[in-house]
Amino acid sequence: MYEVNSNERERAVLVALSRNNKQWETEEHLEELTFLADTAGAEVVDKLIQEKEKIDPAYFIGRGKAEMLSNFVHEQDIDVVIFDDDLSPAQARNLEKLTDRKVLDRSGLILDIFARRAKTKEARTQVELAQLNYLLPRLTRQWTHLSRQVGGIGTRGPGETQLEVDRRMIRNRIDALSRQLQKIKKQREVRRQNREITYKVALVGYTNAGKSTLLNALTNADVFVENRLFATLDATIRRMQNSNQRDILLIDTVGFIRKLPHHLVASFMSTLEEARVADLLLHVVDVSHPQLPEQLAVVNDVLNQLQISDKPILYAFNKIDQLEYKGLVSRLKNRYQPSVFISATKGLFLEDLKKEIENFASENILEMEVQVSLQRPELIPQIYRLAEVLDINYNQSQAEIKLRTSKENKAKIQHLISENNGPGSE
Ligand SMILES: Nc1nc2c(ncn2[C@@H]2O[C@H](COP(=O)(O)OP(=O)(O)OP(=O)(O)O)[C@@H](O)[C@H]2O)c(=O)[nH]1
Ligand SMILES: [Mg+2]
Repeated sequence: MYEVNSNERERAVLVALSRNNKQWETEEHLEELTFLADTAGAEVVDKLIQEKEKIDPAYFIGRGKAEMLSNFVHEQDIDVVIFDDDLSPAQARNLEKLTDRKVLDRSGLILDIFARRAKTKEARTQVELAQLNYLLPRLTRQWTHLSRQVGGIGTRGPGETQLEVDRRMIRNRIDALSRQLQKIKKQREVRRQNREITYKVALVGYTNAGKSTLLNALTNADVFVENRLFATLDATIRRMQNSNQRDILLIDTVGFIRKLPHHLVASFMSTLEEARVADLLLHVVDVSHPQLPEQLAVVNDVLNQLQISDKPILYAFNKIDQLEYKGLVSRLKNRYQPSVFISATKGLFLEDLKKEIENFASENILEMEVQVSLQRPELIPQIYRLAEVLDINYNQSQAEIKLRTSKENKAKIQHLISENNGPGSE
């Protein structure tokens, strides 16, 4: 048996299949996998690409290639083999047996990073839930045995303590965690209600695009920023410093990535709930990234999955200070509207971005007057919650309220009044 010294970086080899002769694409995907492995604390020693149309059901790559891989990991003293695609439980088991090394796939790696990064109770609960869901079908494999002896990437985090219990206990734990998340979600909803009259902007985008940096720049906040993937796991909310009267809140969210494990998408739903209730999505894009088109497509795809792609979207093309091919700006400008081109670190064009956000916010705002019968006094605090009350006058039978609110809340207020007072009371 081999041992891994936890102070040293684990030595990793990355493996990918290249299909349809798209070797360049596979290489770019491996670049990203290298970044992920590095974030998880591994040193990538080598990458292996196999051209093959069909996935081998037993070994993912062909048996011959798997044997080559096995020789390689022994010669090079590799600790962990990481596949760019998701492996079936059987493939992972076979590969572990053959290579006598820890074998991880993309989801396992991302889960490991999430487990390391999760700080708040909500994020930890979400990660544990995702880990257990990932683990459940893989329980038959000798994972328990390996993880106890090996440790390191892919074996860290809350899931670890559960490895020795049987499936039923894991299912119970999954139920308990889901209930906990429901509770946290309710608490969030209560907190959110107090923010109803503010204008909410959710920063969404591919991981490492610069969302947290931008949030910091626009709000003088101090959110953790790093040139690593998934620096942010929690939805941080800050008030934007702005010239007009209205409160504008910016919400930082977890970054998206190609092939985000679906368990993670599901369990991070409650964090992303903040994006779901936002009035505007600020889609932050790293304009200098070679895989810009794919990243844009991935984000739009996840927004679709979250069923929030119908919200107004403002594109913030970030990192223009790093852009080599300037012609790209006009091409993107034509295709993606409305959009602004900025640099969060250099502070370029941030005022333009703020103005654009303020425009969105003021378009969405309107003033109105309503009458509330004094026989329904409980409506008045509800209106205060949904609107900014500019003036209120009481006469004998009713309160006349002048207020400022969002389009969405206007409908809610009208509904409240007609529901409770009967038609014609507005
Ligand atoms: N050159 C340049 N680098 C930037 C710019 N904005 C952000 N960065 C860098 O990009 C890296 C990622 O920034 P973050 O703000 O952590 O990105 P994020 O989108 O929040 O990433 P996740 O939380 O992982 O999803 C950091 O190293 C930033 O310093 C920019 O305008 N120009
Ligand atoms: Mg971030």
